[in-house]
Amino acid sequence: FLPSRNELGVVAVGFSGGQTKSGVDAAPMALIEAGLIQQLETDLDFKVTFDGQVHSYTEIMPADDPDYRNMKKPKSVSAVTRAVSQQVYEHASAGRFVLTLGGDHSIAIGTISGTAKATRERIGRDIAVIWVDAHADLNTPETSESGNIHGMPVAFLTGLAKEDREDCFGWIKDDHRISTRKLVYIGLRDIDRGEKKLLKEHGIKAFSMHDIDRYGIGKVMDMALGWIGTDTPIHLSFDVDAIDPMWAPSTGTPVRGGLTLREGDFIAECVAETGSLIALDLVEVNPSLEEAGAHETIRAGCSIVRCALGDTLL
Ligand code: HAR
Ligand code: MN
Ligand code: MN
Ligand code: MN
Repeated sequence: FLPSRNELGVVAVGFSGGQTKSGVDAAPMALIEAGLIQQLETDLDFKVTFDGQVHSYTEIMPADDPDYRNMKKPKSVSAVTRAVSQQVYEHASAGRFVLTLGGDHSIAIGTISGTAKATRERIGRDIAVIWVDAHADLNTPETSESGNIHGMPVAFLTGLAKEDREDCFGWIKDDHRISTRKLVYIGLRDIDRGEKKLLKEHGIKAFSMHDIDRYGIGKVMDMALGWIGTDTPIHLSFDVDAIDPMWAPSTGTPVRGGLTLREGDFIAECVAETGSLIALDLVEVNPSLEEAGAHETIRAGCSIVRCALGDTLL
């Protein structure tokens, strides 16, 4: 089921509308300028398919976009994620690994729906998702305290949140969705009350920072990958705020007590070792926040991507 060994599709999503701080839209360019795509070509031998642009999707974002069901900018986020879904779907359908550079985490509505649909069509299989994040991003519009859609992507992807209006995520159909049984969280440490309830009710597999402290990251990865099982296509969605702000300070909602730099890379290395990775998102790098630390945050992001795509220490 795997994409052809060294074919990589890259999607650069300069989008910040899933939350309220500007600057996260500049991350794809910062990552590319740091040499990321070039490294993937020269050091890891990928044949890269990239349209060469950071998409801003301004032409499909409606000027008038009032709150709806407590969601901020629902029509813009819906239109952008729908476009991203199509971009990712096209790469995945052509048998490429898909690397998406965000952008805020709302864009995962697009990336994961795109790989889920393409994988069902190509090989008739459901994908698994590993969500590495300080946050669960599992709020429904009704449980969210902020109304920011970057806190809701998993609810829309699993069908815990649904909406009929085509222009407010009604375009998400069954073949775009994932099962809560095929979802694993790693790195959680800032979960809202409503999200805790949903995690429990649906028996969602989650490894918090407490679990990482207790068992160590090696055992946690064994358990996380054991839950998914071998031979299942994996989409890794990596929010840079999973890494402790000591190493990744330039992000919109930093939370102390996070993963070390090595633990972040180790997670990516373990997923690479399975040989089952089909897609990777790197999101929430915001170079305009904590500017003194932007360079470090970008470096951390580049390292995670290289590790997930098969770079090894030896
Ligand atoms: N849970 C909070 C909310 O729903 C904060 C979410 C912060 N999200 C991210 N993505 N940075 O993980 O608004
Ligand atoms: Mn997130
Ligand atoms: Mn987060
Ligand atoms: Mn909170």
